[in-house]
Amino acid sequence: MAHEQVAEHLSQLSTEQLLDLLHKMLLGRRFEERAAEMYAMQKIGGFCHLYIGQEAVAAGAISTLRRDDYILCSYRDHVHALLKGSDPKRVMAELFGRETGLSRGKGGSMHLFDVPAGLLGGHAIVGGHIPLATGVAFAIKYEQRPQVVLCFFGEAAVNIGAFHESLNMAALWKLPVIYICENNRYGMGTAIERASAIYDVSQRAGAYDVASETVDGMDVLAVHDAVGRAVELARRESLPSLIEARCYRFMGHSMSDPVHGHYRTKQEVEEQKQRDPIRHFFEYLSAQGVLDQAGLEKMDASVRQVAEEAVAFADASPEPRPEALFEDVYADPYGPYTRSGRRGEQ
Ligand SMILES: Cc1ncc(C[n+]2csc(CCOP(=O)(O)OP(=O)(O)O)c2C)c(N)n1
Repeated sequence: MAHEQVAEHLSQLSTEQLLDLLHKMLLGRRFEERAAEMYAMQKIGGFCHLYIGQEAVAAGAISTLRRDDYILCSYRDHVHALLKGSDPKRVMAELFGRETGLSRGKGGSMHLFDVPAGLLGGHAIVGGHIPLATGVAFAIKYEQRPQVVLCFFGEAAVNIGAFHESLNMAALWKLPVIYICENNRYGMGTAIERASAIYDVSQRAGAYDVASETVDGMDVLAVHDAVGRAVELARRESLPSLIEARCYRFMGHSMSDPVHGHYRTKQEVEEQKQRDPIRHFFEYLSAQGVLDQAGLEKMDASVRQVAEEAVAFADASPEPRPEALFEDVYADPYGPYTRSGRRGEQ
């Protein structure tokens, strides 16, 4: 980003808001680093997809929302939850599979859910939540409520049918939803060029007459600006948008995958790390006299403390009770399907 552009942002956002954006990204980074350590120590089981490298997208986007707006996201959801206002302790406890977790320890890393914070999941099926977000936006419009919905997904999700059906319906019915494609270039080990006939995700909006924008997803202010415009469009005119945020994940697809594997080179990962969104934003703030090294270190110590306390809380929390297996399920646990799996053969 050019310095003139930063100066323009600086005049639009208060010092407090700028520092808050950095704080959000740093909190996400330190939380994920602790989660990685806990995974290595086998305190966290199952799948665990980290967000390290992509923090500018969630921080820039979610900071444009009000508390009662909604977000839905994929399984790479820890930082989205934190930034929408979920308690870090309860997020970590969910990763640990403990009763105090956001989903009572029964959802795990991929299924964070926090209705009071406006987080409607954490979804493990690629793109499965795109029509759900569209439905939430429909409900908002139908009930004439002033909220908006942000729906985050990876670039691999734009080739599923439901993405296209959702954009079509959102445009036709004028729904207040912003689809945010976090284009980190790879769906697991498959590069976008190998999976997609066109690489320019935002172009797809043209097919449905939906407003769109491509933005540097490593630049928190650029994301904040673009999503801010889309949120205004949704709130004032009840119109959808598609934002493509081009970003990069610094870790493997999930904790059980290697950092680069065979699909990208070590050199590519190292080059991309030079674009670290946190370091870059700090350097700009520092150049503008908003924050110095000592201030950064103080902020860093405070977010490390939050992550540390989240781990301590999770570790001290109880496992879910065995009976909890039968709570919050749709099927009757004592019904005809329970024992044999087939009706009438108990
Ligand atoms: C419908 C479906 N197909 C396949 C999978 C297996 N899968 C899990 S993550 C993933 C890649 C998704 O990549 P992308 O949407 O770009 O998101 P990213 O992981 O890069 O954040 C795949 C294929 C799945 N979860 N759901």
